[in-house]
Amino acid sequence: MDTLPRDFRRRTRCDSAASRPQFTNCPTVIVMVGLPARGKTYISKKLARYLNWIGVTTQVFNVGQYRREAVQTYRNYEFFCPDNEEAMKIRRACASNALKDVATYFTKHQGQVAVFDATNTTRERRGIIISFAKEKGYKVFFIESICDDPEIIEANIAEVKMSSPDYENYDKEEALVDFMKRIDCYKKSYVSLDEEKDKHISYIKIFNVGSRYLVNRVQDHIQSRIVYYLMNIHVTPRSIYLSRHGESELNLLGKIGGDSDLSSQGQKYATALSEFIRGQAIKDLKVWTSHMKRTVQTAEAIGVTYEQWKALNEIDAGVCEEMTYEQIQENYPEEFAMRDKEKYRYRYPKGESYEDLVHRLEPVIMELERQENVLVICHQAVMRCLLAYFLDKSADNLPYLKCPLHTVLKLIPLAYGCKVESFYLNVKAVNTHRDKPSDVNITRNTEEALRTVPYHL
Ligand SMILES: *[C@@H]1O[C@H](CO)[C@@H](O)[C@H](O)[C@H]1NC(C)=O
Ligand SMILES: CC(=O)N[C@H]1CO[C@H](CO)[C@@H](O)[C@@H]1O
Repeated sequence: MDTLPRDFRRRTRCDSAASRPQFTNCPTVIVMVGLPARGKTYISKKLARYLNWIGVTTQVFNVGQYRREAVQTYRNYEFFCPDNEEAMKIRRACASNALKDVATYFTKHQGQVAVFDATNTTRERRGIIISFAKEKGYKVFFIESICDDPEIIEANIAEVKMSSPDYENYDKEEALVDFMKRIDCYKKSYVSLDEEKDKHISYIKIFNVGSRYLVNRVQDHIQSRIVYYLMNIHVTPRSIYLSRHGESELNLLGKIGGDSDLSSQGQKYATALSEFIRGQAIKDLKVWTSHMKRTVQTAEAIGVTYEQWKALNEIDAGVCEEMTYEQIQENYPEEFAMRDKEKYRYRYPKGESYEDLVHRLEPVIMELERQENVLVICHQAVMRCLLAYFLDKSADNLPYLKCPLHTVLKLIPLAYGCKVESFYLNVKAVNTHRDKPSDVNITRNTEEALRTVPYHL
């Protein structure tokens, strides 16, 4: 960077006050559009979770929250009427504060994408955001959720709106009536994105939670990924079951990686898993495994057809494959310390990092989004990556998520997140979880390096 001419450096800055050209990697503001109870917050949160998981730093800015902070006590829907001048002032101020925070997020916190979760139902309001972004050199992508199916709207209101802090002191019936009136207020000024008048802007319109889409002027890679993601998700209730393979021969020896058979305890787990799955009486269950023997042998016991994914194979430990932690410390003490220091990014020599693994698993996540009930039989590192996606865990926490052997996690997607139930199937297995040691210095001694190695055998 230092060798570049000054002028060039200035021009590549996205927030430069001068000419503001648009560069490929300028930050993006995603703007939600639509009436209340159209799933805008659902889409915002879910999209942010996905983008963060693939390594694109993203944050949601919910204008409703700014409003609740500005006006502590909510009285009723009249606040949202377009002719309520007083309230309108407050709402404008909230939206503009949120935009300021977006700018701070991009300049001070390495943000790459901001999801602006507001109603922005008029062309004028969208115009304000577009000029704000233009001035700063940000890209803008609109996501409009259009829904005219009363059943979907009512389900949404019942699921998320009735528990809103706005309705703390309301009974259910009153709250519903008030919320419907609030929607009517917005309807008075709502103007949908227009195919003709808005043809120059970038957007996706989602009709009735994904029964149809309209995509206009996608500008870059990140926007096309967003579109692709939005076109793959669905809201049908379902469960995702995550399990590791049964205990393997190499697990018993405390060795990582490899491709060994199940131990006898591992076989018992396979049988127990089969009983557990039968007990769950799951409709149209799909079973996925990796290409490794231990997951395939686990699935065989269930006695249903299963599909093998190479992408689900365990992290490749490269030169450390089939070694115990003691052997890694003995042969590669510096590598061992560097891995402890930054486990997510650390790549085994001739092997992979957790970060590599997340990229390898992206098609699996996309397919999981498309499917309904699925049991994924995988491996410790793989399960951590999948779990981090569903539970919105950061890259720092991901490599330390607890995924013990012989334990099934049942994930049930909810409106804003995911419920997890954990089932230990009562078949003993070795512990393979190693916590981050407090000393990650390359010069640490063997005792320090091995302090958190789980007790085996
Ligand atoms: C690592 O240990 C060495 C020797 O004890 C010490 O000089 C150095 O400052 C330590 N490094 C860090 C990052 O703590
Ligand atoms: C929630 C919100 O910000 N709504 C705004 C949408 O745009 C119109 C027009 O500028 C405003 O009046 C609303 O307050």
